Amino acid sequence: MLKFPTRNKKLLEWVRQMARLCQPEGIVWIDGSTEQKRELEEQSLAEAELIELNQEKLPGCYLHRTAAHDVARTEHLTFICTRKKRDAGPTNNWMSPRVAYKKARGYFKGAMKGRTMYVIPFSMGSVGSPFSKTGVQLTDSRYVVLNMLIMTRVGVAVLEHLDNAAEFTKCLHSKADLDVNKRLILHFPEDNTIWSVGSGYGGNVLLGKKCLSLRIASFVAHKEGWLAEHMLIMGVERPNGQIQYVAAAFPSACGKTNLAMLVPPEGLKRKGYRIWILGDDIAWMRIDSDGALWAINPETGFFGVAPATNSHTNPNMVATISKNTIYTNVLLKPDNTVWWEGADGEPPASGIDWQGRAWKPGMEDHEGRPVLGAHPNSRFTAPIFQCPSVSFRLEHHHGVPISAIIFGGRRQHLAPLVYEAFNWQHGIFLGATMASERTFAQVGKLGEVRRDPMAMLPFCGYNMADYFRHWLVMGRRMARLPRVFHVNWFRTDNHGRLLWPGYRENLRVLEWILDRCNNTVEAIPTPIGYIPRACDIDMTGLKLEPQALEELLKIDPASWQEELKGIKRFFKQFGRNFPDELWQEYEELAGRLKS
Ligand code: GTP
Ligand code: SPV
Ligand code: MN
Repeated sequence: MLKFPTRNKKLLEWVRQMARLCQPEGIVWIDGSTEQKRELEEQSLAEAELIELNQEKLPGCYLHRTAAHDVARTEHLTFICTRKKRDAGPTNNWMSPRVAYKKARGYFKGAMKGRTMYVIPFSMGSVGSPFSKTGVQLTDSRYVVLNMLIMTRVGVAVLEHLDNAAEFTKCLHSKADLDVNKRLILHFPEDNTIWSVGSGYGGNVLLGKKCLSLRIASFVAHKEGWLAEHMLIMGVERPNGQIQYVAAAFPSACGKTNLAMLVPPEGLKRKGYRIWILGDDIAWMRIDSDGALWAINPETGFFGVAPATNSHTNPNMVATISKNTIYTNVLLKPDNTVWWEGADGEPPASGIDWQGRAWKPGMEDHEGRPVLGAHPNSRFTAPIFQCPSVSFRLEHHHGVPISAIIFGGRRQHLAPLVYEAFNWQHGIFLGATMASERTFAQVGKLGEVRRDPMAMLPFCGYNMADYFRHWLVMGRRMARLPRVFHVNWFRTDNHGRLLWPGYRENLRVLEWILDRCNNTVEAIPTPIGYIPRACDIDMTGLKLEPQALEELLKIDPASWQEELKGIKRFFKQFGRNFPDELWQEYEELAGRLKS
């Protein structure tokens, strides 16, 4: 490839400038070719950035270990850098662009000394489509390059597009010395720029993903009149061939990937459902000329949670990750295959854990806690086209029409298995009041319930009060509104045991949701929304504990009164800017709970 293979002067000048700042030993442009990928893999193996896995059992697969303190997104080091603080809103960390650039410049200065700077031209969505966005990421991490090659469309076609297109997101990343005290993940939506330094972990460094496709994209979507959301997209096909599409927002590590890859349970097989996946993490949604909401997945791969992935919970994923996959922070078995807690089969008798130490089942640390083989947030990166249930519509640049939007979270208590919003505005209230127990996907206190509206708390690139208003405005512009639902797979009994088996059994709930969309089933109005009659959830082939379904659908007004307090506190922080419509929904819910 040419040394500077672009006619885009702005791109050229920016690459030169950033190279002057980071002082790499050389610059390599990523062209998307198999040969170049092979070369990068060879170099990564030579420098122990990757470990080659058993190529007979796992062809094209590699293992990577991140630094022990660099295993999840660090939200407290993630900033939205708008000129006005108000534009970032009370839920985001904010830094002024001037201060942020200055501080980060200090960390980037000479950070790539002795390393190569890779230039990755990438497209989120089909190259050149009006619905897509183009980015260029500079990085000193080969692991990042190899992941971006799976997760996004990379290479010459993007460069050719850039020859004639002025606009692209400038993404700069250096792992620098992986020092958490010198780590920053900075977003400059007004400059279409992302700077990330000091990390080598997924969501912090694959800048096309959360940084561009959610934080920057949500900011742009607000201006341009569309939605960038933390949502899976899936199609449910009935035996008559009709496919209906749904999008669902659950917080990190709360079940998007698993739902999107669902395989129908035995008991419902006779009904002949087939499930098609379009995306497991990000949806960009626009109103099309038919007045409906259409969604695309801007990514081309999965960066999925490894623990608990097995042939029962997610057979489609097990098939997907059998080749051409990068595993991060899982256990290495003696035969050079991989394992994690909740993987198929027995734990291996021995192995090398995610930190590279010898491991045996049953080991405990000095506080008596089990030593895990794989990190709880260990992940795999795999091409979406390897998924057996991938939708044929994936390459359609304008996507699929959405019949239902589903919000959900991890709640041991309170939220029933499923309920439906009374209307669009109430649906936005359901999204805006989402809460979930914290998972390992971000650094923080595990299990603590936090408000995570629309699963976008860590990913909204602007003031969330404006974000909620944008959802309301979108509703007014649509002629065909999706119906809105809330689900909770995680409700427990008094002993803390899950009441719902989840995974493939969730199809029973999806079926009710689609029946509601098609107006073929009744529902019971309650203060919080419509819930199913127990008899309308098809339980063929699934035996729950007696009364479990009733328990799953139960609404406890006293707990909801408590919940109101948390909702009020959350809404109040937005001050006068908060949409009246959502306060009105709050008052109405309070009223219904009283009567
Ligand atoms: P991100 O990639 O972090 O955005 O997460 P995700 O929403 O795609 O999460 P994923 O589907 O990977 O789920 C992660 C965790 O949720 C794993 O621990 C799963 O075992 C668990 N999980 C997923 N679906 C279900 C379910 O239906 N029931 C139960 N009980 N657990 C589930
Ligand atoms: C999430 O945390 O929601 C993820 C993983 O999807 S990461 O890309 O690391 O953010
Ligand atoms: Mn996610």
